[in-house]
Amino acid sequence: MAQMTIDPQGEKIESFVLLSGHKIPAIGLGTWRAHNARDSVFTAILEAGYRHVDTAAEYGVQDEVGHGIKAAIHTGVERSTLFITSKLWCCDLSTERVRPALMKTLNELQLDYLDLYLIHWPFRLKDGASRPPKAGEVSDFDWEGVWIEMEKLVKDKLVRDIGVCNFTVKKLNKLLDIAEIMPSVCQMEMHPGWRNEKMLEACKKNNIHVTAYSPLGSREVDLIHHPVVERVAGKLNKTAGQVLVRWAIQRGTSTIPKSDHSERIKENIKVFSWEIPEKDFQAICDIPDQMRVLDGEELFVNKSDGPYKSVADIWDHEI
Ligand code: NDP
Ligand code: 1BO
Repeated sequence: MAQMTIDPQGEKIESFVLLSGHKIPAIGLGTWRAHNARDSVFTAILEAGYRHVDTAAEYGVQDEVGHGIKAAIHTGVERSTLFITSKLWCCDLSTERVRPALMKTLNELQLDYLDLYLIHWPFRLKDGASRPPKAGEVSDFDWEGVWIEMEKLVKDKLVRDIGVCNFTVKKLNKLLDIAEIMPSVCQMEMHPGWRNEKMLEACKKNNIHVTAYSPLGSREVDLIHHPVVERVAGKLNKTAGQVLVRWAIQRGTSTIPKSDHSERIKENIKVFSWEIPEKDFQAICDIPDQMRVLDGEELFVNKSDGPYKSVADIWDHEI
């Protein structure tokens, strides 16, 4: 469960403790498809009180994120109070490319360590792969070799924690069989329209923390106007965005809503001094229509040549 602390400005802030003993703030700023990441990151840290930022090499915004972090640090925010996550892209899923990819990310972010480094997707792509991939552009990778390289980054204090994204129970078990350093975090799509319960349970069983991505349904699904979410928001006198973020935290997950707008960035973190009552929480848990927004089809499925010929193949036929 989340732990409450008070920040130096006297604001309440919730965080979760990872297997490593490090703390991950319950809310981070997402940066995928961010239009002005520098300003968003600066506003989030300075004006809204975020201490956690989620980015990735693949998002193409790490330079801007780095400038936003640097500007915040310049005003007196301590680096040690921030939790910065980035991700290893699929083209770098080979033993010799893990460390150079991390060093490029650190350079872009102007940091000397990351708090969390995640394998972005468990599939290797050739440099310049098309979307959808052509024959031979997507493949499996050397799991043990890549994970050992991730572990070395922890041992060399270049990253504090390592983890994965977009895993299935089958893939998680495969990783746990070879890991010397456990994945601290599993990041996955999770919102009332895709609760991802099997993976949540598998992670809980192994004490692996879950970060919920696309908590508002991303750009593609309108959870903000879902009647159940709207009803609960109206009853609690909160916004639909706040209810969705609070719901994620009450499920025991950290979450990383993205916004380009300072008012929404501020709105999305005002969720620490109230709770969704059990009955309403359950009503949101009971929303029936379940569907992934980001199913990986465009990135990894090659219907004729495979090796992943369908979305079900990507997710190991787990529902
Ligand atoms: P979100 O669920 O965070 O939704 C973002 C969308 O919601 C944007 O269109 C944003 O618009 C809008 N929005 C934000 N706040 C509000 C609000 N209060 N009211 C109404 N609308 C709002 O989607 P993402 O897919 O971006 O997921 C969040 C983050 O998770 C990503 O940015 C990324 O960091 C991470 N992620 C990780 C993945 C992985 O593979 N590991 C995959 C996908 C996401 P606007 O910007 O105009 O405010
Ligand atoms: C293409 C990257 C998906 C969002 O993390």
